Amino acid sequence: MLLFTDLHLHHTWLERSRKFLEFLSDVIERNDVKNIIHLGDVFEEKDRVPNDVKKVLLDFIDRHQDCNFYWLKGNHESRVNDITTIEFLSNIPGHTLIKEPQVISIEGKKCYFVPHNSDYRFTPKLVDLVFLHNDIRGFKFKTGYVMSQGIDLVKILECNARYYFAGHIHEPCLFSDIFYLGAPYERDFRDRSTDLNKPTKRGVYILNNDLQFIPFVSDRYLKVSVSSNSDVLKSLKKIKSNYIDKGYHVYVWFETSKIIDVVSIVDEFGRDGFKNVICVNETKDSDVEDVTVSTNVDLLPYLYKHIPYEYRSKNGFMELGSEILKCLGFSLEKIEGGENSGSL
Ligand SMILES: [Mn+2]
Repeated sequence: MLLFTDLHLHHTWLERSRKFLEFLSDVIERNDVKNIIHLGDVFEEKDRVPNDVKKVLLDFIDRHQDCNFYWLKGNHESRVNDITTIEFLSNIPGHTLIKEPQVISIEGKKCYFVPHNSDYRFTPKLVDLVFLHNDIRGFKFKTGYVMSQGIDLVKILECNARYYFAGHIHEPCLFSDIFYLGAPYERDFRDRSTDLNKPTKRGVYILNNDLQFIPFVSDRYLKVSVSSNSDVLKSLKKIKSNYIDKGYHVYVWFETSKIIDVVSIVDEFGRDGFKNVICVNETKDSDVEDVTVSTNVDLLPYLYKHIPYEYRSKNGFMELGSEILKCLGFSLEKIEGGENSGSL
């Protein structure tokens, strides 16, 4: 069976999503995959999905009519008590929507599915696999941060399963026996990579007796704090050898409190493989920044820095961003639906 999660289809990065689904189709065909499990958040939008975005998913599904698909409800499908955006999938033969906790037998394995925010009412002791889309209280990240909300970690582990897989957290991470698979590609700077020495593991997993990871090499977002010209140069060298030379294309966001002419340094270094490089100067003298943007993706770091905290998550962020762009006189159609959208 094939496992992946957090597709988050949206027109802003639709070209990247399309490329991912082409890669996924290839993986499915080459490995003769029969069962495909998505662990939640198919669409970025929670209310309405434009037809061109829906079509990308339908084209992919069409190509795999011999497969069984299991769609676990994520928080992006949890408006009121019902799935809104992916309800249409239930009319397609071979597709199962999972809105309530339940055990389903797949390839001889008992799989316990726990959708977003469902009551954790029962604990099947004899299941092989557990799939979730939730916050997990007690889950500890590498940074040391511990989640304080969600389903209790100890309760989940009472299932005594062989593997526990989760969607929802976009950064792949493992704690105890619980594995957040992570999003298969990065949407924008919100999903940025943090390690200049090693790209985040992004892709899909095939589970037979063992778990096999199949990487998807795609555009990456990096945020780097720098305080001197040589910092910038050092970072560029690392990014080149660890990302660009390995086939990744990158968007880089330099953040600094110093006046550094990042543009000249990057120009001299060479821009091959760099999709865009921006610099946010956190100088005290002025709140006004001179920025050059050509897409809404470029603007995200600036918006992120200047908008109030409560808008920094969920849909508010994108909605507010769109409003600001409109005020600035950008044509949203041109920015979001243009030929180059998602691949700039
Ligand atoms: Mn989610």
